[in-house]
Amino acid sequence: MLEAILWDVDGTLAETERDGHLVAMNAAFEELDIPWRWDERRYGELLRVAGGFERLLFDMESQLLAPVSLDERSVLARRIHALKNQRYKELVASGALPLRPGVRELFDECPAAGVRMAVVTTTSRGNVDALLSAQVGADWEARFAAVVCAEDAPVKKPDPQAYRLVLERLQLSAEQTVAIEDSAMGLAAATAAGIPVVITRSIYFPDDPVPGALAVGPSLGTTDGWQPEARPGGERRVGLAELCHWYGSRG
Ligand code: XBP
Ligand code: MG
Repeated sequence: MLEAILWDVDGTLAETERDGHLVAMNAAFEELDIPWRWDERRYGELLRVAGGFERLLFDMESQLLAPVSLDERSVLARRIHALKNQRYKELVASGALPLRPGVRELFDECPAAGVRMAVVTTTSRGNVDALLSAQVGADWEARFAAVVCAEDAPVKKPDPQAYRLVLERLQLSAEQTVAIEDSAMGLAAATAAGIPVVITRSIYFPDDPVPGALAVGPSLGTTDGWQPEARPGGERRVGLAELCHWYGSRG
């Protein structure tokens, strides 16, 4: 039986990358008088590196004005990243990043059906708190049986550390859960922990191969465009009934 839904955050709950982290990163560069700017295309490339801090270090490898020593790069990346997160939190606290279609409905459906929920993300707890406080309310954490963030599992996806930890905290086996992810990296992390994965594609990962996903579709807000096809009838969104159906027919 399906006991818990494990939610990724960035790209899955909301389009936080293009409309949140990228905007905030460029604001941080500007405020710190650093002449670097990332456009949407470059940010898409950089998303192959998990973690904002790690992303900055990677980008510095091709920035002419980056400090030479690794220590100095690290100090600078920490400074930029901290300011980016501050600006990101302000942005999401203003309500600028709505939940993706179908997310709120599933948030409400799960507890009513006795299915627990957890958050499994490589971003920080502060960033998650800012997003969910704005979108769900200050008591958002009460909805989740476990919340695993970067501080809990520092080894980022595609490593399975965060997923293994959430299973431990929930006292569940992998087969009792389904993860909802938007990226191939998230899929790899959950799969390596043995967890079945449903992919809701996000702006930055419209057509990445997602081998072994239980189902893949454009959004929980529609039954169109899903593979395998969502069953006809009922609501025109992918809810708990559809997830349980896919879960029950897994190989
Ligand atoms: C996505 C990430 C994060 C965010 C930025 O995490 O890789 O690094 O892009 O957040 P997920 P930070 O999809 O697991 O939620 O700057 O805090 O790393
Ligand atoms: Mg994601």
